[in-house]
Amino acid sequence: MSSDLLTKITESLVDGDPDLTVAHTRAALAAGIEPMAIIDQALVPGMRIVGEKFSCGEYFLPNLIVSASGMKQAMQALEPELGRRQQKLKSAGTVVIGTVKGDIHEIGKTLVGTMLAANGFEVHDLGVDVPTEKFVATVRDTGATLVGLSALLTTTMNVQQKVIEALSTAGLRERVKVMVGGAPVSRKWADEIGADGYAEDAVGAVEMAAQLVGAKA
Ligand code: B12
Repeated sequence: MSSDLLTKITESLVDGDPDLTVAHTRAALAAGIEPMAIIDQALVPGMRIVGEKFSCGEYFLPNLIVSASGMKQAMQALEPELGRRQQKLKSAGTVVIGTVKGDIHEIGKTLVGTMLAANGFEVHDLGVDVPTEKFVATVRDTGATLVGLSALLTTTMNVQQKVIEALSTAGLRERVKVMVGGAPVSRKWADEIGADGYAEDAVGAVEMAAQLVGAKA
C-alpha cells in the first residue's frame, strides 16, 4: 500500500503532472508515510529519472521545468509536516545562487536552483540582477561552500569574474567553490576567470555541484 503510493508519486513526477504529484504526496502523508521517506524514496528518485531522460535526449527542457515544479510543489506540501516532526533534510551542501548584476534572465538560474534543491542541497536563491556584494555577504552569512553564478548576456559574463575577485578580496575564496553557467558561458571561459566548475545545463550543474562539494569535504 505505502510502496504503491510512493511509486505513484515517482511516476507522476516523471510524467510531469504536478497536481497529481501533490495529490499523491498528500495521500501518502495521510496514510502515515514519513515525509523523509516520501522525499528519499519517491521524489528524489523521480527527479533522478527525469535527469537521466534529459541527459539521453528522451526529455527536453519543458519536461525538466514541469517535473522540477512538481518536486517544488510536493516539497511545499511536505514542509509543515517536516517542521512538525523537526526532521531536517540531510543537506548535500549549502549553495548560494543568482544571476549576476545587470542581468535579469532568471529561468535557467531558477531551474538550476530547483534541481539542486531537489537533489538535497540547501539553496539560497538571490534572484536576478544580484549585486556582487550580496553574493559575498550571503556566502559569508550562510557558510555556503558553493556559489553558482548565472549570466545570459555576453555583457554580463565579466561580472562572474568580478564576483570571484570579490570573494578573494573578502578572504572567502579558500572555502567556497564557484560554479558558472548561462548560455554564452563555456568551460574555456570558466577556466579563464578561475571558476572551479562549469555546467551546460541543470542536470550537469547538479553533477558538478556534487563533485565540487565532495572535493571540498
Ligand atoms: C527569455 C529571454 C529573455 C527574457 C527573460 C525572462 C526571464 N524571466 O528570465 C527577457 C524578455 C526579459 C529578456 C531580456 C533581454 N534579453 Co534575453 N533572452 C531570453 C531567451 C529567449 C531565453 C533564455 C532562457 O530562459 N532560456 C531557457 C533556460 C532554461 O536556459 P538558460 O538560461 O541558458 O539556462 C540553462 C543553462 O544555461 C544553464 N545555466 C544557467 N544558469 C546557470 C548557472 C550555473 C551556476 C550553472 C552551472 C548553469 C547554468 O542551465 C540552465 C538550465 O538548463 C534567450 C535566448 C537564448 N538562446 O538563450 C535570450 C537572450 C539571452 N537575450 C538576449 C538579449 C540581448 C536580451 C536583452 C538585452 C534584450 C533587450 N534588448 O532588451 C534583454 C536583457 C535584459 C537584461 N538586462 O538582462 C540575447 C543575449 C545576446 C548576448 N549574446 O548577449 C539572447 C541570447 C537572445 C539573442 N539571441 O539575441 N530575455
